[in-house]
Amino acid sequence: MTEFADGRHSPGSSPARPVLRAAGAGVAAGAVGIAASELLAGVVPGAPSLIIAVGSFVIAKQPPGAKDLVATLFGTSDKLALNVAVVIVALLVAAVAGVVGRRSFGNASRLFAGFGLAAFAAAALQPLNSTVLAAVNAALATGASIGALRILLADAGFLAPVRLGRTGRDEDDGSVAPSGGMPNASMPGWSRRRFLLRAGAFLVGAVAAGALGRLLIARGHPSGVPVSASLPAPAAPAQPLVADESLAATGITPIVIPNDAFYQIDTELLSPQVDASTWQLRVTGMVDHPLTFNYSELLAMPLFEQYVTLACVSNEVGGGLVGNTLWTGVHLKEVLAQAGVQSGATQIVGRSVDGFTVGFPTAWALDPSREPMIAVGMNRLPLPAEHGYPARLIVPGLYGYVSATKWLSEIELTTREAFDAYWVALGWAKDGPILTASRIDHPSDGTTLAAGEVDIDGLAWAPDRGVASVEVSIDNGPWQTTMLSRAISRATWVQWWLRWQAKPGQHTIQVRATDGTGAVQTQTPGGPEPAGATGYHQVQVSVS
Ligand SMILES: Nc1nc2c(c(=O)[nH]1)N[C@H]1C(S)=C(S)[C@@H](COP(=O)(O)O)O[C@H]1N2
Ligand SMILES: [Mo]
Repeated sequence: MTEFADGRHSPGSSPARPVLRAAGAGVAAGAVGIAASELLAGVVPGAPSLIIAVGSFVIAKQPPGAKDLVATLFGTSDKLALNVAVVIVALLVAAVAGVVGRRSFGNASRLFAGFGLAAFAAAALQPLNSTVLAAVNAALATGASIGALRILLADAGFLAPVRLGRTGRDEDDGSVAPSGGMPNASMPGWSRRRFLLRAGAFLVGAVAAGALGRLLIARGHPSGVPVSASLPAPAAPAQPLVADESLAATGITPIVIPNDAFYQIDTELLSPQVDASTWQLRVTGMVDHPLTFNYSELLAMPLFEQYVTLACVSNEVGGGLVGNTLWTGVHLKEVLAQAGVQSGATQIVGRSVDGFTVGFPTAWALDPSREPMIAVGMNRLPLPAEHGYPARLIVPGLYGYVSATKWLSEIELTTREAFDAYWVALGWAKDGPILTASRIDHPSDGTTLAAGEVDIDGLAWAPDRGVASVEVSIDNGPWQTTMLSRAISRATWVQWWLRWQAKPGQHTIQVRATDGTGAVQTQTPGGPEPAGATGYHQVQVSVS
């Protein structure tokens, strides 16, 4: 921090109130600019939201030290928080512009223009944004902010009143307070009222216009609904679940998660809305025959269905970033066979329309024990936009960050050494096999229960080694074997269940799973960075 040696807080002036007024004028003016641009983004198809652009830039350019923070930033409510944070920072800059504007309206304008330019750059950097519309929107935001600030600073008595078709001297940098020197610290009451009324009107108008813009932006990015209505019938449908593949105990987490409840993790503040009629999937790199598929060509291939449990590497012990669903898709092996994978192509890279990348070993994909897929459907519906419409990769046994590219646009065959995917370049593990894990869903941590029979249940997963057993220990007592749902496959999670005779007092319940190879999940707490969280999930309950 620099200390100012001059008499900036000279005695005799009481700068606090004028400074507050000027800052308020800046905030109201900034709000007008933000609202104008959000409204434009909502009304004009393809016009990017500058707030979302700046938020996306923050996600993309996160400093390496912040990657833990940002990796956990990808839940839906965290995305809202990031949007709010961007707005707050923008309004703080606007407040500074207001204060600067007391002395030099030109400098205040330059500050707004600089911020507008930065927002434009952030928007233009996003591969899916139109540069022209980004420029138009940034210009609108900047112009609206400067115009609103000019009016408010005049109302507040810092600048000469705004006259249309100005007759006098050119007002730009030279615009100064009417008194010529220090701003008017003692505004007459009528003027203060006019300033407050106008600033309030600008703020209310901005909130209304901004909210409307946001509503329209969200309309353009519907969530939860598939973009196209139906999928062709699969050549190889999944068997219907038999009763014991899904325990029906009350409240137990379902074995198949509905599409709108499936966890969502990605670097996008708004899911890309891909137009399936122009979308293409290319197979490139170390292949004998590079291929291109459009959506109908992909759907015309034999489709198959399988249940696969997908998990996020940043899931904490006991966390919800894991889900199991019925995927419909094309065999990746079949596409690779058509392309002719060259020897030495040790890595498969999945690229998204938005530039996101994954990478996994070719040998993992070609292993006869698993069926990686180019998925087009979830629970027999086309993929919802937020889960990767029109197509994504699903590779049994691997965390999403190394495998599950949404909005897939390219499959490139390369070497392991030649390329590090998005999260690997940020320090996460190059290999991402899903660690064996188990979770207690009931009773939940911190609850109070009545003594007597209590159902303890939850989920356990070890894709794609399968879960062999799940055990529960109460108050560090002996490990008790729980009842398991019959596994749909080794790639899916299982439900587990145990009935407990609860006695009054405080109790700790712990769970652990053993995978299909006989390995017990890691007990030592660790991660999630760089390769996934370890440790036993435990909950504390009091029984009365
Ligand atoms: N294009 C794209 N695909 C992506 C991601 C992303 O950020 N962008 N995130 C990956 C991660 S980290 C996970 S865990 C899964 C989550 O898939 P879901 O949102 O459908 O649950 O998507 C993967 N695919
Ligand atoms: Mo993830």
